[in-house]
Amino acid sequence: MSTYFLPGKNTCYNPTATNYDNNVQTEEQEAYNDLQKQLDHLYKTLPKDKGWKSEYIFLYKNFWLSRDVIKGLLLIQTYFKPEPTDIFLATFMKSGTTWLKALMFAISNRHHYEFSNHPLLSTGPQSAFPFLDTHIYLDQAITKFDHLPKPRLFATHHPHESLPTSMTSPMSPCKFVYVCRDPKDVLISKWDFMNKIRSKDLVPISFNEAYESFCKGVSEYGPFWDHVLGYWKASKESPDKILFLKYEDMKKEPIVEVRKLAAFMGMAFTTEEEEKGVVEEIVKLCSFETLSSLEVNKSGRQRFIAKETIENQNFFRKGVVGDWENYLTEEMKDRIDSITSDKLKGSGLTLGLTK
Ligand code: PAP
Repeated sequence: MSTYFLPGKNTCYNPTATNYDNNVQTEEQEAYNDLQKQLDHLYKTLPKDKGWKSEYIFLYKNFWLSRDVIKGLLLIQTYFKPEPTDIFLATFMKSGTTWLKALMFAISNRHHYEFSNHPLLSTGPQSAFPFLDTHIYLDQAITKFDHLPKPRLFATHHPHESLPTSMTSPMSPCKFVYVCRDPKDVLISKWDFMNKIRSKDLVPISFNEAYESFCKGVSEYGPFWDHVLGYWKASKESPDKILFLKYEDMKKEPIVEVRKLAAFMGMAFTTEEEEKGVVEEIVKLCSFETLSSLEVNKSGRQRFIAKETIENQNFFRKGVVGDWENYLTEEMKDRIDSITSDKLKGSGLTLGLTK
């Protein structure tokens, strides 16, 4: 059972809480079972390739997704009802989700908790708010998140173009925070992570194999470049709706980026908070050093998909910029850089540090 903190209260958000309407639950469960039948047919028709975590991934509407994630996407498209105040954290895998989860939770709940006794210190960032992609069908077809405090925060790895227009349309008032990272660091981080959580029945993915697939765009939620470009273009069209951040900028100037993030979320720091050092406190609370040394992140586990848990420590490896130098040859680096410049040509986006 996954639980999420309810700010200001000493209770957790529980998606299968007893006050959940049983009729709605049954109806959703039936729809969920029907969907499974449609999906069994769909999987037979979609192009498939080798998954990094599971045996296969499928090309669904231009992006490579696992079975469970396609199911989650269809459920989101059909049942998820965004609220005007919702804020979505969107990322390509391994680009800074865990860090941003902690920061967004700490920013939006800063009036509820003391930093010395903050729930992030005991639960870790994974429990801060739900991951839409898998949570929506965790345990059962949960489509209600009424228990979440407003603004509701959700994380997703889905590409911009896959999400329902009720979330992404410029007319929809909900917001997105997108974080991107140098694809060379994403590749290393993802290869390491996926092998750690890959089914033990499958042979681990070799680094060369992962490198080749990544360059071809074939990895969960890939192609990387199309993912980034979807959010980049949308952020250019609607800068008030999508905040586009870079992992490298955040590492270099976390205070500047966290101020930007809070202002975008509609929760800018007051002069008094600035003087009291609240921004610095949040940056310290959510730093790699603080989070990775917590007991919950050394020994705890997180449930993402029914029957599957991931050790929290797998979300913390090195947390640095440029670790790719320890893995990629000059030739490998040049190839990824050249794919990046080809793909991003004319978009105005450069990856890595902004300045
Ligand atoms: P996810 O997509 O599976 O949720 P995500 O959190 O996006 O993973 O990325 C994990 C990366 O962020 C790891 O990078 P690495 O493998 O290169 O080390 C992880 O170490 C890093 N990370 C986790 N927490 C933080 C943090 N607080 N500050 C900076 N980097 C972090």
